Amino acid sequence: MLESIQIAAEKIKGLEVQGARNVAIAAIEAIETLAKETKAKNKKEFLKELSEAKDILFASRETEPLMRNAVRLITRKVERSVKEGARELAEIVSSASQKFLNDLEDSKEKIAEIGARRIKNDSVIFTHCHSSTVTYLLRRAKQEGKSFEVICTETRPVFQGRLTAKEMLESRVKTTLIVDSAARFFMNQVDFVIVGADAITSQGNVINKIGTSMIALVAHESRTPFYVVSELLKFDPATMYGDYEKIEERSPNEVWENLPKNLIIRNPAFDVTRRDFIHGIICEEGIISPHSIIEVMHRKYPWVFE
Ligand code: RUB
Repeated sequence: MLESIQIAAEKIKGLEVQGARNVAIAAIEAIETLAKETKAKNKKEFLKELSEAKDILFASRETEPLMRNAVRLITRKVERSVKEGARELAEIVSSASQKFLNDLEDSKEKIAEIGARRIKNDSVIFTHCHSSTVTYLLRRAKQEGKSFEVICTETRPVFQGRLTAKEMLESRVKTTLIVDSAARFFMNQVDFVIVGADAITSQGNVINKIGTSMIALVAHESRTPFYVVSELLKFDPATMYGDYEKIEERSPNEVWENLPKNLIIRNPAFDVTRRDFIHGIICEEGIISPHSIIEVMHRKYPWVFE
């Protein structure tokens, strides 16, 4: 019964599906399939299946609060329902999933609309890794007739920057790819930096692809504005209650396939960028200061604190 969940989790783990947004979408769709195919006879059995699915999905990648917030919201709707039949509860899962996906789409549109306004003609924009929210925003700016160019890092060890570069070229944006360690070399030639996010903590710090915090530091040094583009639901409520956001550590083989014996390789997937280095978070509510994240979350998504 958990086949759809296992398949989605494998794709997420193997980076076949990458980026926080796509990870959340894949998880929600897998939960929807599980609900459609369930053979559970009652609420208790159905909730057990959902709980197992949740554990598998959460373990697929640790640093993904958007996925966790989505799955928690959907399962909570089932838990709180007065209905007892598995069929009726499966329908609740379907409608809650559809609503979440639609809202996510609306957020992406709003973020792109707001962010595209920041792009002036002839500007040079620096980005790191592959964020579907960032590339969507840049494509939108291009469609609006803005002329700009993009510098993107290759993003070692698994080269997500190449995805960004290909998408930009498809949109006919002049694009330059650089090695990650050339970030400082190019920083004073760019107008601003724009990156995605995997998680936002209660203090307004942002977790994104490894290397992001170094780029933020370099941007700070050269007084280059550094923006984060993110749906608010990447906020991790657990950080408010004292937990640290976990930083996923991936296989050493991503860095060096046949590594010499006794060599230690560390391969953290993400790092933390302190809020003081972030000019603004471009989200569905507008461009906000990272300091205001808790207040904005309470106003817009109070259910995440439940
Ligand atoms: C991807 C990454 C992206 C964020 C945001 O890392 O760090 O910047 O996930 O992406 P990985 P999006 O390739 O390891 O998943 O805006 O698409 O949610």
